Order: sequence, then C-alpha cells, then structure tokens
Amino acid sequence: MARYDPPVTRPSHRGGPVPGDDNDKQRQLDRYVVKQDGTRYSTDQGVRIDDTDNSLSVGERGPTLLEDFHFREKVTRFDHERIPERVVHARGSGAHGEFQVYESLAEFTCAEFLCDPSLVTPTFVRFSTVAGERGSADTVRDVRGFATKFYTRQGNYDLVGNNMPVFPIQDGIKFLDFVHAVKPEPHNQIPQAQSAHDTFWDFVQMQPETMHFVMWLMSDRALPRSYRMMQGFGVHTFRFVNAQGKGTFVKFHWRPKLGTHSLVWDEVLRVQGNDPDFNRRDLWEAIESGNPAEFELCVQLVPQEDEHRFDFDLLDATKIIPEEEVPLRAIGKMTLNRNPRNFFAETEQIAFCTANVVPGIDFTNDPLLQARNFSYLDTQITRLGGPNHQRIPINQPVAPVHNDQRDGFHQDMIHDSRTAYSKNSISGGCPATGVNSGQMAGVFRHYQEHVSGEKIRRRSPSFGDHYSQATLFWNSMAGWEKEHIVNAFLFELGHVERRYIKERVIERLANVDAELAARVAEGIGTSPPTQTAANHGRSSPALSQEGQPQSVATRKIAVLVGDRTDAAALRPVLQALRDEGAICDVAAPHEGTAASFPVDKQISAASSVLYDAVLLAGGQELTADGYAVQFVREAFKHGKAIGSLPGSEPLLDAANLPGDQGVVTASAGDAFAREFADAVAVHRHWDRDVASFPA
Ligand code: HDE
Repeated sequence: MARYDPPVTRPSHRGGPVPGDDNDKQRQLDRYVVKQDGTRYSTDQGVRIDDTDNSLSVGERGPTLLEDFHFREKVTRFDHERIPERVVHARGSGAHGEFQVYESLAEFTCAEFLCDPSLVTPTFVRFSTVAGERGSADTVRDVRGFATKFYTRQGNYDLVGNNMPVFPIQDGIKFLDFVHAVKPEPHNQIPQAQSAHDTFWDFVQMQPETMHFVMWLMSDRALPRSYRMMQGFGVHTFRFVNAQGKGTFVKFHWRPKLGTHSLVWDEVLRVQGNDPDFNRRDLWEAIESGNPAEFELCVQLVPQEDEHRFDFDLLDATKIIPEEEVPLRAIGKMTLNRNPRNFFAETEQIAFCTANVVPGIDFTNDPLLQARNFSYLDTQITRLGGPNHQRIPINQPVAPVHNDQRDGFHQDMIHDSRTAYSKNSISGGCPATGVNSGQMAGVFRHYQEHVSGEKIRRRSPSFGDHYSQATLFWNSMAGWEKEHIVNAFLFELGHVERRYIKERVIERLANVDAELAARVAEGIGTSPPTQTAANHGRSSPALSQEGQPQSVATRKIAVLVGDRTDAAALRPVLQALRDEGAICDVAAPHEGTAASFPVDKQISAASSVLYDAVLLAGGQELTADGYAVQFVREAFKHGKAIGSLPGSEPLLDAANLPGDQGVVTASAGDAFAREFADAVAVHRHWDRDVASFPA
C-alpha cells in the first residue's frame, strides 16, 4: 500500500485565507504541522494499530500482558504529558502577529527591523498574569505580562514587558523574596492568584521601594478589560546603538489602538466564576472573528549625555520617565492576527529571554535587567527539558543558526561536520565569526562603555527616593480612579490578619499622600498617621485612564429579548451596532428563537459581567425574570451603558436605577442607535453615584 503522506495545509480563517499567514515564521512552522484528517492510528514508532480501546489480556477477564507495547506506550506518554509551569507568569495566552516600523530609526539603532519600513517582521506575543498558577482565573488583581518575540532576519529579539511600567523591586537579587511573598503562603498554599494576604503586604511594608508599583497594582491597571486594551512597557531603560556605535537610552511602550480600559473590582470577582478564561477567550474570539489586536510601538529616547538629567536614576526600574518630560514617539505597529494552532506547542513552549537582543539593541546596567538576562534561559533549561529547547519550532529564529554548541537532550539537528570548535582549519574556519572572516556587517557588538569601580554590595543612593513617583501617580488620577485605589487598599488590607502590618502599610502611604493614608486608615479603623510627608503637587496626566480612545468596535453588548419584543424596532438598531463592529448577543429567557431572533444565550447562563453594555429590547415578560432585573442593576453598578427600546420600560422600572447617566432611552430609530453606540464607546460611566447602590 502506498505511504500515506497527509498534505500540510494552513487552517482556514472563516473560510478565507489566514491573515499574517505568509511570512518566514509561518512558513517555518508549517513544516512541523501535523494534520489528523485522513490519517491512520499508529504507535510512536509508526506501527499501525488495530484497536486502542482494549488492552491485551489473557482471556476476556484475565490479567493485562506486559508485552502490550501499545498499552504501555500510551500510559507512559500520558504519565509524562505535563511539564513544569512557569515559576511566575504561569497563566498565559498567545497570538501570532507582525510588526512593521513606520520610518527608519537608523539615526539611533542599526537593528535592521527598525530601519527598513518595507520589512514585515513576524512576532509572537504571550500575555499573562504573574502570581496565579496555570489554571487560575484571568481576571485577578495582578500585573499582566506582555512578552513579544520578534523573529527578525538578524535573529530573535525578545521584548519581555509588563502592562505596568514599574517593578516592585530594584535589584534582581530580591526577586525570589518578592515572588515568595506574593505567591500562596507556604504552609497552606492559600490564597491562589491574590496579593490580598499577609506575606505580600508584609513584604510591601518592609520594602518601601515597592510603593510606586503598589499604587499601580491597586489601580484599575491591574484589571484589564482585555489584552487588546492594555498598554505594554519594557520597564527597564534599554539602549539603542547605531551603526557608528553611538548609544541612546530607550524606554519601550506598547499603546493599544482600542485604548487602555479596565474592569471594576466587583465585576472582576464575578467574572472569575462566570468565565475564568475571560481575557483568553476575548483575545481568541477577536482574532477568530477577524478583529486583530493592534498596538503601536512607541519609544522615549534620551541622549546618552542626558543620563543624569532626571531627579531619579534611569537605571531604577521603579521609576518612569513622565511622558510630559520625554514624549512618546510612535515608531511602528504590531498586529496580532493569527491564533496559535496548538496551545502547548506554541503558547506553553515559547521561551522568552531578555538577553535575546539583536544588533542595535543593548542593555544598561539596571540591576534588575542584569539579573533577568541570567534567569530566563536558566529557568527554561528545567521547564523545557534541556538546552535544546531553542529548537522547539516556536522558539527557532528565522535567521540561520550555526555554531559549535552540540548535543544535550533532544538534539534534533544532525551536524554534518568533522569539527565542533573554533577557530578551525579543517572546516575552512566555519562557522566563521565576524572577526575571523573579517566580515563585521550585521554582527552583534556590545555597546562599549567605560566601567570601573570597587566590588561592593550596596544600593546606589540615586535609587533612594521611593515615594515621589508614587505621589505623582496618585496626583494624576481622576476622582473615580482615586476611589478605586482606596477601595482596593481596603479590600487587600481587609484580608490581612496581622493588624500591625496594616498599620505599617498606612505609615508608608502617609509618605505618598496624606489624604490617601487618611482614607485607608479610616476604612481599617485606625487613626491616620500624624507624620505625613508634603505632597509635591506634580502630576502626569498621561498616567490617568481618563480620556482614552473610544470605540464601539468589538464591544460586547447583551441584548435582552423577550417573546413579545418588537422585532421591527430592534432589527435596525442591531444592524447599526453590528455595522460599527459591536458584538451583539441575544439573551432571552429560553434558548431557540425569541421574537424571531436566534438566541445566543439563555439569560441565566449569561451574565452582565461578560458584556460591556446591555440593550433592553424585551417587554413585560422579562420583568418577572430575576436574572434579567439583576442583569440591568449589575450593569448599572459597573458603569456600563444601558439602552432601552420602547416596551422595556417595565424592566427598567423593576431595576429601579438610582440615576440615568449612560442610560439611553428613546424611540427606535437611527438617533437611538447612534446615541447608544456613543454611550457604549465611552466604556464606563463614572459619573454615576453607585456607592450605595446594591447590584
Ligand atoms: Fe520575569 N521571569 N523576571 N519580569 N517575566 C519570567 O521566565 C525574572 C521581570 C516577565 O510569557 C520567568 O520563562 C527575574 C520584569 C514576563 O513566557 C523567569 C526578574 C518584567 C514573563 C523570570 C524578573 C518581567 C516573565 C518565568 C527580576 C517586566 C513571562 C518563566 C530580576 C519588564 C514570559 C520564564 C512568558 C517570566 C525571571 C522581572 C516580565 C523566572 C529574575 C521587570 C512577561 O525567568
């Protein structure tokens, strides 16, 4: 019989070609794709199998035979399916994409992918939470990882960032301490994916360098609505190096096209139960439905000679450069347009490393960055089973790889050479370094920096101000953002058992802002600190989430429909919303159809927290459904737009809302659809007074 060789075809994307399909990385990955359709079952050795439902036994009721190689192989493979999860950032989701620079940055860097606007560089991004385990919920109060691998023609460049621009510690030697403090407590492994416990807050109060980061963590930045709606930051100051060897300090920022938007805390708690995969699903579904996630790459550039121009140290990862001091320059765009084919093969096995740089991008002496440059490869040698994990398809560069590194577990290259050392004469001196071949074009050369000093174990005094930027962040928040921050402190400290830890946190807060400290102190029932530092009064408006780009595109709207809904009134409104890219789910008391609309969700199986807005199109009958009433009240509590078409008045009355901000009631027609779409695009209506309103 002829050998069966299944064709490798690319998956279809809504029946059409897959965007971002035709690039060097995708073509490389294609070579490894295994299709199941039309294949025959075999062992790992390629031997075809008659039956995989019954083990080989002596008679029908007798013992299983050791010689059953298929049974043994199957059980053994199952026993070894799991690999260790990442020690941090265990929970994540990824997507393929492409990056293109707007115009040449040759003045600052010789990185080819940043100098040639015609080059489309394949990328893979993995978003993650930090503290939770692999199976934990997406929506928790935490930092989000935003790690990007650029498969450039000069090798892999990894920008391993977070959605917050500052870190809790300044020196990598403290990372173990920080992570041990935030992870579940050692005696009982509680709590999962939470910072609301004693060891975290003990670490905070003992280590004041955490304070700026803690302000970010208590803010809504820790609760992103979507991975498509959050910023990314390289955090450290890196260095661009141009062809002449001149260095320029650089901070990297990813800016989401859809704006930076967050959930509210009460909603986060409810999303965890309704859909623990909330952010993962959002990214997956957006890409599947042809809505790529788009981010602009921006940089802040600081000339080498301005290194000491700031009132903080550029090497200190607990500091930002305020955008008002050094504006962002948008240099290119990344589009995430393709979901992975296989989660384990791609998203789980991808290995990022800050030390993966290409010519034109270099490090600084940031002690956190220096530690990271060691840590990533080191941890991956355990996690991915040895040094050859670079050969896993998702990790392979598209640039050719040749060196004298050899062997190790799972070597899949067959090196056809009599030499594995350099320099050699037997293999014609190959593979040849730049120096040995005299061809230095395109080789990585470390930035030449003069360094001298004594061996010391001491933090630089220039890293000593832990509060000014925490104050800057607080000062920059809108009223509603401050409210959320105070509430976050109260929730977190409310879960701390030891009273003295709460009180010491408040003493730390007194150095950030007296009002903040007093509000939190009141909540935990202690007197406000008498010693408070003077607030410097400076702010950086760019830090606030107020005034973000607004769009109704890809926003999810629950449309509450009853059997007596006026279909003729609803249809044009639905059409208008869908035309603007909104995703409208019809939710009704039962599955099937309601008032001629196919029902997407039965109301009790839906929840307002899974939507950005709710449109009431039902009649009297929905008033009797407690879930429908709860839907509306909860949406109001969480600041979401509510639209009400004629006939929905009884439901609105039953919800008994305490205000009408962001509640659009009108007769059906174009004007209503427009007004409602605008109310949805706002994201949340913070002008509502919901503190005393139970949802
Ligand atoms: Fe990480 N970090 N990190 N980190 N980090 C890891 O690498 C580490 C830091 C970040 O989706 C680990 O492969 C040290 C800052 C992301 O695969 C590990 C220090 C920032 C991811 C590690 C830091 C990050 C990681 C765990 C302090 C933002 C997930 C598994 C010196 C700029 C990448 C792994 C992915 C993952 C070490 C600090 C971001 C253990 C020692 C600062 C997004 O190597």
